[in-house]
Amino acid sequence: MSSAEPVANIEARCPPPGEDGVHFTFCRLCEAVCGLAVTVKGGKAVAIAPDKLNPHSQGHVCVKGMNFHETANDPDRVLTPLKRVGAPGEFAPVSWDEALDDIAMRLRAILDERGPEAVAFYIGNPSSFATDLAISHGGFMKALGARKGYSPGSQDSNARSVANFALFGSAMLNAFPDLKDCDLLLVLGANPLVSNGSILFAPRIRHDLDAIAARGRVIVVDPRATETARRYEHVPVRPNTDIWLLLGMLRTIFEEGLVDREAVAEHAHELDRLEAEIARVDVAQAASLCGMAEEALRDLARAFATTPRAAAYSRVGLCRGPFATLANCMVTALNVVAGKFGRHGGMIFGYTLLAGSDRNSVGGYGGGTTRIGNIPLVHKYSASAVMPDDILVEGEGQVRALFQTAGNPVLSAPGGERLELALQSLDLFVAFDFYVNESARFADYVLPSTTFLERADFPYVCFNILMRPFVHYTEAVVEPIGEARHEHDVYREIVRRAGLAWPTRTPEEREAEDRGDIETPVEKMDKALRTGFAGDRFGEREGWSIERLRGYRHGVMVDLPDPTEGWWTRLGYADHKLRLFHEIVEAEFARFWREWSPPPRLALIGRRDIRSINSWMHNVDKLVRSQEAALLVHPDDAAEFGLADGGHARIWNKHGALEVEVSVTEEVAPGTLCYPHGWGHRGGWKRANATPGRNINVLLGLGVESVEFVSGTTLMDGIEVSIAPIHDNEELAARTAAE
Ligand SMILES: Nc1nc2c(c(=O)[nH]1)N[C@H]1C(S)=C(S)[C@@H](COP(=O)(O)OP(=O)(O)OC[C@H]3O[C@@H](n4cnc5c(=O)[nH]c(N)nc54)[C@H](O)[C@@H]3O)O[C@H]1N2
Ligand SMILES: Nc1nc2c(c(=O)[nH]1)N[C@H]1C(S)=C(S)[C@@H](COP(=O)(O)OP(=O)(O)OC[C@H]3O[C@@H](n4cnc5c(=O)[nH]c(N)nc54)[C@H](O)[C@@H]3O)O[C@H]1N2
Ligand code: SF4
Ligand SMILES: [Mo]
Repeated sequence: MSSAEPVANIEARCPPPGEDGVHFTFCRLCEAVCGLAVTVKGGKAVAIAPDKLNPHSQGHVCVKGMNFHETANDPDRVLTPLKRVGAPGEFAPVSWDEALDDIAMRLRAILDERGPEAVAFYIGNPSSFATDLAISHGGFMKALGARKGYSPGSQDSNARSVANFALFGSAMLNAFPDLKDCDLLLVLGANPLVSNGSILFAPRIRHDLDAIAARGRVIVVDPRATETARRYEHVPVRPNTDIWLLLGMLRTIFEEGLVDREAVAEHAHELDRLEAEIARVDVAQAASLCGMAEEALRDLARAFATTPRAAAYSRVGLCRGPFATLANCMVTALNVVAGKFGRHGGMIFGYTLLAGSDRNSVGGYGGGTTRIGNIPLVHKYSASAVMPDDILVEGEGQVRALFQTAGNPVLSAPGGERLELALQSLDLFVAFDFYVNESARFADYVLPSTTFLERADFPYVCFNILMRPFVHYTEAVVEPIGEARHEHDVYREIVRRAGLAWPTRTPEEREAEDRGDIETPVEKMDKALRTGFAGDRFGEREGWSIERLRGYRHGVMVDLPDPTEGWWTRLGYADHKLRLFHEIVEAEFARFWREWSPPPRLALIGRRDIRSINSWMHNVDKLVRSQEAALLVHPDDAAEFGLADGGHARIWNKHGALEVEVSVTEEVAPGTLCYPHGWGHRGGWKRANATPGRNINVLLGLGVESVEFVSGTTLMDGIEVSIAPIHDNEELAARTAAE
């Protein structure tokens, strides 16, 4: 069919936004992008069910997606612009005009007086799932001339990005495991049965992993017996020791002649230098440092190397330790050396549906450093650990205005009280959110954004990493609720009222802008989709356009080139060869031999829950009422420190202290403590405020001392803490006194 013909099955289009009936769309909370069937009545989303006809998720959903209408319809949601009128959290509703005029005027004054260096932004995780927001945010910053940005990257993926930069020549280029053909999957520091996969778009991931386990093996390396580890094989390690596991595996592979020399010679440089470095590793010692028997480690290496379709995949748990970048480099090195890279069932690069983006942007690392601490930028973002001082410390480039979109650094980044102090000291702080979250409560204005049910979109963030290529275009399910507006429109309004120009690339675009003929970012993407691998080339061939996708309300599977063919042409390096011993690897090895030290007596790690998404959705009673934000402690540690199951404890380190509930369990090994992030609410969400969890990030440090310098990664897994019991009567007395 060519797209010039009328769209098939036209009545299958979704009803217009807000019309009664069932609307098929997709969830934009996590990377699974599951199909949803949303029932709309009287202009409101009243129920959400799985979309069984979505060809990608095939009826998979989780409890968060099924309850998202509770968030969209939440009475605590911000539905008009709010202006701060008193202490943090004290707001009064104002009109959009009043808010936008005042913001534009104050912004203009800061720009005139201090220049664009004084303007910074923080852009949070949900922005990746809102195409119009993700794309227009760049335009907004460009219009302001603002270059300084913060994001959760340094709490999440910076180490992976820097490893990508070193080995692939492009920080943006991520490889992922080809689950559908894999026979042995080594998972390090990821919990896909709860997270639903990260840098890995596979909504039915449990089915994929079960199928691999049925054919072969799924081996999970994790300090906690996670939901994923319990279902498959678990290799428990002490936090931040998996670097030794990786080095021990590599040494075994070199020693026992298991290197795929042909593949390496064809696709990589510097094998000899890597081999020489790995020769320093003693396998017995490596095994003992990560808590394994030597033979078990060697067997793991042999099994990995000799299974033709195997992949080593890692995620957040490998991205937050003192040698996170080296660990990520070694995961890729392991895949390459054992001949698993670019092969079916191994680690692969995906193709994207958008024209132009098959050639990866080279670089994405460095090209500047933070004002405080000179930490290299990653994807042009600064490390969160210097954000408070970037605001508080006077001097050239001091941040005076902050635009925060879809983020909550007070609960998700390091900083605690100093960050709160910094946010309060700003001359202008504007938050785009649909809640007054713990960070937005310090803002001068909170501007109400739309939720994903109120947006047209497609799953743009996953496009270059889809294992099973899929595309879905969705209309908005309901109209914007209250006075909520798309960030995209608000950014443009601020730019216009501040007397600045929205950036354009061509004279035609400029003319269209001047005429007020404005395409939304999603509409703009139609061109890239139509000229991309699966596009219709404007009617020249059978393929996809947004218009045609409108007729396929459950989304469609699409054909893209075989990802294993010519994968090397996607590398950032001009000679299309990987670097196994890039200068970053060399320098990080030198630092590793010099500075590595075993984990502390009590090492704290985090966890996620299927009912939570980072610091939000905690206002939905159904999701939080049975969730326990308790500190997991092994029975031996509980006995040693006098802690009781269900009792309370104080945990502290040099950065902060907090009181938490204790759960005694063998899920963690002796010496490992585990607590989830994103709690400790005191924003404008009443149900969330009533939950007992605490903000674990007060235990994280600030400044250069508290990051992995090369990537700016906040040191947040395996951090040192002390613990002591609080006897419940003491705690009660303290609470009563406080009240
Ligand atoms: N339900 C739910 N899903 C989510 C989210 C959520 O909040 N809730 N958040 C989304 C986001 S933003 C992201 S980035 C992804 C993250 O996706 P994942 O990385 O799959 O999820 P995590 O639960 O963070 O898994 C990290 C694992 O690393 C382990 N770990 C900690 N320290 C170490 C270590 O030193 N070595 C090893 N080997 N493991 C270690 C932890 O015990 C944990 O099991 O999840 C996404 N999906
Ligand atoms: N200790 C510890 N800290 C962590 C982590 C950890 O594992 N342990 N995980 C880290 C990770 S991986 C991440 S990604 C970060 C997340 O950290 P952040 O991105 O800073 O924060 P979120 O908790 O995702 O908060 C998102 C906010 O965006 C709002 N929001 C949701 N959708 C939209 C939208 O469409 N538009 C607008 N304008 N607002 C919206 C929500 O209401 C919420 O207030 O946390 C990090 N922090
Ligand atoms: S797994 Fe849950 S949160 Fe993630 S996309 Fe699917 S329904 Fe949404
Ligand atoms: Mo994340």
